[in-house]
Amino acid sequence: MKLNKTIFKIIFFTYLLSILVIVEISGQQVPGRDENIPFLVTFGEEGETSWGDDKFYQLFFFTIPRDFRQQFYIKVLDPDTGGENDELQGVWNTRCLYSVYGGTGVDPDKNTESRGLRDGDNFKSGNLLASRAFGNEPSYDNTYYSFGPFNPTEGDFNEKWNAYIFKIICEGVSGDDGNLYRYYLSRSADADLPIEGANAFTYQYTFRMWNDFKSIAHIYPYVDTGIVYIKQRNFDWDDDGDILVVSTYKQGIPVPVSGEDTYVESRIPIEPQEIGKSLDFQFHKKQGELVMNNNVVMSLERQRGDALQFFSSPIGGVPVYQPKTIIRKTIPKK
Ligand SMILES: [Ca+2]
Ligand SMILES: [Ca+2]
Ligand SMILES: [Ca+2]
Ligand SMILES: [Ca+2]
Repeated sequence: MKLNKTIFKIIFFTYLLSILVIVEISGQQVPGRDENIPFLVTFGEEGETSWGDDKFYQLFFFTIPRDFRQQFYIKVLDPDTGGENDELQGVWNTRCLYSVYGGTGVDPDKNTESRGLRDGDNFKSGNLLASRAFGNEPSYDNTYYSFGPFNPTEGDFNEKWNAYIFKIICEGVSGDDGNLYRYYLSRSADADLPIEGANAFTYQYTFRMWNDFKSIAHIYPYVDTGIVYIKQRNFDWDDDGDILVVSTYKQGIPVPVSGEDTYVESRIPIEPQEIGKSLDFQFHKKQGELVMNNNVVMSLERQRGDALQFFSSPIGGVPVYQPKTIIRKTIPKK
């Protein structure tokens, strides 16, 4: 009897530990675990927008909680453009410049140009903490490069999130090939050691879909207070199936989708029940003929032209549709 209890305790605590580990790891990689997106994409600026990148740069912000006091690293998987993962056009001739910024000017709440959404915005705001350009470099093919170490206080403090904000920009400064890459936040340069409570977000997401029919990609914008509707804009979806919005309130509302090298936008009304949670934008590929190497751009605005954040780890968890229960009035017996 006593032995049984001990075994039960061991199983129970192992189970608890496994949950803690899963929770801690998610949210430290970009794209995040729940997003099911294989890679971020940035093309060299001599590329064609019809290949699925309309800007030739991509920004990401990292939030480091105030109570985290150790140094950390921003790691890039496959920083080069060549060899594995990347998208070749002719010969490999693309160079991408990665730059990490901290300090005043980074926080996109205080400085909207830092979001880099409008043409001509000075998105290279803040203090340049580190930078490096990569071309076709076999020594960095399908492996990591670590920026850092950084001290949390080198970031730009945001009171609302109670966190220091850092920004990393990847720019395709030359060539026409597609650079595919991922980011990781880590306490170590050599291992993946997550920072508890850290997260990553952006305002415009340029990413690659999996090359199969079954994988569904997700992005999770956070719906803040005061939002009545949001405007979605997708680019170069190649008519590759459906984009659905799911929330606790929405079972799966289809949004208009773009074709080759085109933009499509629409408005999505927000219900009070959806405030303070994340929406789930689901990208379902077309069945039948496989659209290969589909790169797509997604951006969202709230009603006043204010950009909405997409978090790598959805705030409040992955939203699950909750069907409204019909309450039947029981007729009291006389
Ligand atoms: Ca590569
Ligand atoms: Ca090329
Ligand atoms: Ca790459
Ligand atoms: Ca595309």
